[in-house]
This record gives sequence, structure tokens and C-alpha cells, in this order.
Amino acid sequence: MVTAAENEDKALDRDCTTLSRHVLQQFQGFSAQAQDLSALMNRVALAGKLVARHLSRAGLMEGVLGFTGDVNVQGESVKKMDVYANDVFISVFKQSGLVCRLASEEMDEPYYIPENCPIGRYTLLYDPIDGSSNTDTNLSLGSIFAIRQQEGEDKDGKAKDLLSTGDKQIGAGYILYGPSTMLVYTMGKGVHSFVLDPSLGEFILTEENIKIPDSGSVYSVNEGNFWQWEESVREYVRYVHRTEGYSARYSGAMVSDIHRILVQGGVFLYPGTVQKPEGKLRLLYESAPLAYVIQQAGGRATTGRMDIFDVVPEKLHQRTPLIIGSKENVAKVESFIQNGD
Ligand code: AHM
Ligand code: MG
Repeated sequence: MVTAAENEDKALDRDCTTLSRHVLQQFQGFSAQAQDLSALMNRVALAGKLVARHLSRAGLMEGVLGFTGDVNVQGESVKKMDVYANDVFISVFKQSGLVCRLASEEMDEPYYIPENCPIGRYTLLYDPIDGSSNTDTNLSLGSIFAIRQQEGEDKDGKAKDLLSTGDKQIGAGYILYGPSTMLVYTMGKGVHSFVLDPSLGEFILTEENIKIPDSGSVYSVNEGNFWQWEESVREYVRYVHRTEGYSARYSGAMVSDIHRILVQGGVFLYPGTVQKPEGKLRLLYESAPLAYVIQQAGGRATTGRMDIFDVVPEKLHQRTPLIIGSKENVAKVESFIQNGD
């Protein structure tokens, strides 16, 4: 029988497993790289806390909700929250010493921090606010991030080394701004989740080595695009409609939709359309980081025709179709797409 004292010890141990300590433990030692990555994740966590704080009071403050009136490099209307969160990540990493470049959905070109560049060997790729359309209605949002090591000198400042496959990611994850703020990350040694304890101001470990179920009942896709898809995707969705046991869940923020699938199984799809075969989602700071998390949890991520990790981007803001989740569900979608080719 477990005694009350043992239970208390366990709870205390858990409360002390903060994110930065966990990253250090992942590398089983205090190597320079372990220290760097722990410090880097601590910065990502700080950005998450700042964004979460801003979101929690958004309706009470002036100038937080709504659009700025600008259009970003993706041709999308920019929300004030997108700008705020983008700036938060920049400010947080300015003094980190670790990161020389930041690349995000909201910036045409990578942002260089020259004072960090002599020693800053890492690049942070991020989507500051994923699911922006949920901002003004107090629904779930996310931030997505990936860490890559700078390869070569980047002398012309064009960050060409970032145009490489997903296996170049050292770490990746997301922050989910839901009823609680959660951070999920991988550094290639499993997937781990943390919840922000507002009373401590720390992300505390909640689950280690998360495994995604091999199959699940949820399919998550914007069916408003039904008549824009190619016929094979329509056929898959018709198959789901005919088959008992599927449930549709789509929130407009893929961080929440994919988190649900990580925990309960199923598949998230953002396929291309006939007009836009590349789809909507961006490879480097949306699809590839989420693919890293889901693959590490035992799931899969594909464009329908190739593994997300095999896609070599030609440009920073390249888009890609995304089918991600439990391996059996992903295989089913693939079979429809590949039979249609
Ligand atoms: P965003 O980063 O500009 O918000 O775009 C990404 C989001 C995903 O989170 C979400 O699944 C999708 O776009 C929703 O798009 P749509 O409204 O076309 O379904
Ligand atoms: Mg996004």
C-alpha cells in the first residue's frame, strides 16, 4: 500500500520536474548542448507564458483583439495578437545568446539578432499564433516551434540552410492556450507534456513518453472545402460518412485538433485543393514541427504522397498538404489518395 508520505513525495517530485530540468534529464548530463537546449526551451516557455497572460486578459484591454489592417507574406490579414506574439518571441530570444535567427509565419525574411550570431548556433522557426481566426472569440489557440542548428556560415543572410528536410529539426513542439496552458515538446527522445501552473509560473511535467493510439475515431478536416478538393479526398470523406464510429472534430486551430488526436487517436487533414494543390499549411514552422511530435509519439505525417520529413522546401514559407495522426488512419487516407493517382 502506498502511504500518504510516499504520495506526498511523489507529488513534490512531480512539482519539481520543470521543463528546463526535464530537458537536461533527457540528455542525461550537463553537456554544453544539453545546457543550450534547456536554456532555449526555457525561453520558449517564457514566450508561452507572456502570450498566455496577454490572451487571458484580451477582452479587458484595448488594442488586443481584431485586425491591424495589414496583410502578411502569406496574403492573410494580420491580427493584433499575431503581431504581439511574434514580437514576444523576438524579445525573448534577443538576449538569449543562443539564437542567431528567427523565422516565422509573420515575417517575410528571417530576423537576425547580430549580437547573438557569433555564438548563437540555433535558429528558431515558429508560428506565433496558430489558429488566429479563434482569437476574437476566446477559443483555443496555439504556438508552434522548431529548433534547428545553423549549418554553414549563412554569409549572404539568406538562410538557405533552412531549406532542408524535417530530420534537421533538433527539437519541436507546441504551446496550447486552452483551459490551461500546455507545452508539448520532443527532442527526438519521446514526447512530453507540461502544464503551466500559474501559482508557480512554471511548466510542470504532466506526462512523459506520450504514445498516440494506432487508430482513433476522430477525423478533423474543414469540410467547407469539400468541393475544392480533388476527388480522392472527397472519396475518403464519403467513406468516413458511410462508416460507423467516426466523429468529426475541427476547431480552426490545428494545435488543439492535433493535440486531441495525439491523446485520443484519429487523423487531421489539411489537403490541397484543385486550385491550390499545396494546401494552406506551411512546412517549416507548422507541418514539420507537428510531424516531429506525432512521429515521436508513434504516429505518422504525410502529404498523402510522401512523408512530411522527405519534403525539401524551395522557399521559407512553402506550403504543403498535411495528413497527420494515428498510423492506421493516416494509411487509410493515403490509400484513397494514392488509388486516385
Ligand atoms: P494560421 O496559422 O494563419 O492561423 O493558419 C493555420 C490554421 C490551422 O491552425 C487551422 O487548422 C487552419 O489554419 C484553419 O484554416 P481554415 O479556416 O481554412 O479551416
Ligand atoms: Mg498557423
